Amino acid sequence: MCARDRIYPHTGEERQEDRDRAVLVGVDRGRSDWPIEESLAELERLAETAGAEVVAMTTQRLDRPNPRTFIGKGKAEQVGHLVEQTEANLVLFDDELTPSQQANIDGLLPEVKVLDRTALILDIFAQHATSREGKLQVELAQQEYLLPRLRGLWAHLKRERLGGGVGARFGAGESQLESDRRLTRKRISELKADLRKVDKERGLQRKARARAGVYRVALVGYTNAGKSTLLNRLTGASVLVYDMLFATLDSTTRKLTLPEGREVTITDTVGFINKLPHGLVEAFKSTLDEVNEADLLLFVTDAADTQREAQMQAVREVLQEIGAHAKPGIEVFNKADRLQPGESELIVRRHPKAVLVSALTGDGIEELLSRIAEEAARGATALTVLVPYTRGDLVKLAHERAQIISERHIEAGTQLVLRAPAEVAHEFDGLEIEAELDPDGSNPTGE
Ligand SMILES: Nc1nc2c(ncn2[C@@H]2O[C@H](COP(=O)(O)OP(=O)(O)OP(=O)(O)O)[C@@H](O)[C@H]2O)c(=O)[nH]1
Ligand SMILES: [Mg+2]
Repeated sequence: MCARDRIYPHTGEERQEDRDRAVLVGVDRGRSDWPIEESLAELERLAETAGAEVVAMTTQRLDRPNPRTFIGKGKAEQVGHLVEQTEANLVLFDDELTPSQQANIDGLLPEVKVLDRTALILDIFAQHATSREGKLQVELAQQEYLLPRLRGLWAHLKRERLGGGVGARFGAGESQLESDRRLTRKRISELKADLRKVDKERGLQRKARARAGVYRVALVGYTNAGKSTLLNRLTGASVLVYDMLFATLDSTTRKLTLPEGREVTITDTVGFINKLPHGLVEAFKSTLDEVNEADLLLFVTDAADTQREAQMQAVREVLQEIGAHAKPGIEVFNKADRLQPGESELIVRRHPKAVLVSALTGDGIEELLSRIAEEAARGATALTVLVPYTRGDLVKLAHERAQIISERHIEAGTQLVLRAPAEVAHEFDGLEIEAELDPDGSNPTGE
């Protein structure tokens, strides 16, 4: 056994027969920004989220993974021994395996299920998808993942012999025959067509919001950073919060009232992760369009996580991939309540524009709200209008969609000085006045 292997000690607890027993395998490429130990710790959380029990882990130092078997052949034999020793039934690789690597490893480890990080993430997604759109997106990603792998040994035969558990949700409910490539392709195009329909409806909703001039904020960030907790804190919503990876798959949009009374919307989205499979980003495109069309991104990071900088980098990469990296954003460091003394100063020094909050205790939330208000007022035009009393609807609109700088009730109507985005300002065409009027309706400068 290699010095870097780790076998989990028996805790004396009764073994849970219904849970998969997993051995984790990682290739250490010597990345200093994302050490292998951290990557495997994350894989362990993924495995646990999927319902497996991690019984051992092992790594191999390689500059480049072996093109045929990912790890060296000798190492694969060691993994086989580790599997025997720990009575594992599942081997999880910390990276995505190519279809041929997958087939070769399957051949080397015939007695266990072999899954890669992507398959594991897809399995979690399949368990957590609730909406029709979420389910369609996950199935599309699964089918696209399966398509090039159908030829290999990895197909159902072995899986069926090995029974249910993690990974068994792949193509759930499908007959053997259907896993044939032609049918997979057909299924992929059906799923795409269904998704286009859903996307169209969602697109219409987004357009309606855009037309109404509603300022849109989206929460983005690493999985488990606290995006949903923050949404709940800000809006009183009750989105599901869990200490697990990928608790949220479906985006939720809620109304958020800023301190000045202006109403904006805020959307919670699916979290990102290191080594996020490209296909998944593609499949979640319509959900991620919420991010793309937002006016402002709240870039949420778990401040207390030792990997926070690397996680931020992973998020930036996904934003780049979906073309949303240049959007105005506010860096939000969450879980400030869990920071060690002195650590918050360190974060602020490194990220001077960041806001430190605790979605749990509410600390820093007021500052965050005023920063959102500040951003929302940016790019808006200032205007002074006199709204006749018959147009109460416009006064209401101003309160909801614009920043009110002053409001006075004079004889001729309500006089407002406001900053509003173009779509809202447009509603006040014909009501603009040059300068503020005195309460009696005369021009204060006397001209
Ligand atoms: N201590 C502390 N814990 C927090 C805070 N915010 C969130 N959490 C916890 O962090 C965990 C993840 O929170 P979520 O809000 O589900 O995180 P998320 O970013 O929505 O995660 P996904 O939807 O899974 O991507 C939960 O256990 C929360 O209770 C915070 O400010 N302080
Ligand atoms: Mg969430």
